[in-house]
Amino acid sequence: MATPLVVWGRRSAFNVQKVLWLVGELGLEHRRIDVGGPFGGLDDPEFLARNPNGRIPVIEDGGTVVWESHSILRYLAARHAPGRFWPEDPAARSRADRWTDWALSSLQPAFVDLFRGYYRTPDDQRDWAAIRGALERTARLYGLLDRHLADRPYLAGDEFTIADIPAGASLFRYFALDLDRPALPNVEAWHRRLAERPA
Ligand SMILES: N[C@@H](CCC(=O)N[C@@H](CS)C(=O)NCC(=O)O)C(=O)O
Repeated sequence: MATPLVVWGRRSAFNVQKVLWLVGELGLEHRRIDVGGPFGGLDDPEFLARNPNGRIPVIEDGGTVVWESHSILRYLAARHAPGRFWPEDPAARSRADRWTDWALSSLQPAFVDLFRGYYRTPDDQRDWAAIRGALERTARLYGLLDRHLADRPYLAGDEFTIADIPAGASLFRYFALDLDRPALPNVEAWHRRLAERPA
């Protein structure tokens, strides 16, 4: 009997949420083990043997261990639904890959600075110049997404792909920020489309 998928990582971690979203889209039976944050365990030799980088998420699927959230998205999509969420045609795949990579290299660093600087820092310790800088960078990047989504329903085109997960998973936190932000009508419409998906 095949061993079910195992996911290591606390549910509250942004990078783990990306993986759990795709696991839901794929309808995969899985077991999740709490690691990281208050649960600790990232320095345990057993955990480091699976991920020498000591970060969550990590998955093990039929004997294959994968770490790095976006590598996990690509692996799960390719393994469990070839061509469905990660297109096989190289041009179509590149349209999904560029937004998946952009989220990790551009959006996430700006967003994490904002999120940590504002939400995770007590009021009297906040560095407002740094927060405003991160807000401006983040808003500029969401503005770029808004223009891109003006004439397509999903980031890679007509269909939902793994590209929608990393940037899409950040929206709940971004829209909950009680800070002044420019309006993003196309991103908000995309957020509603994503939120309609059961996963
Ligand atoms: N680039 C990595 C980043 C992994 C990462 O930094 N994960 C965070 C959680 S979002 C972590 O392990 N934090 C330590 C902790 O939760 O204790 C990925 O995308 O998987």
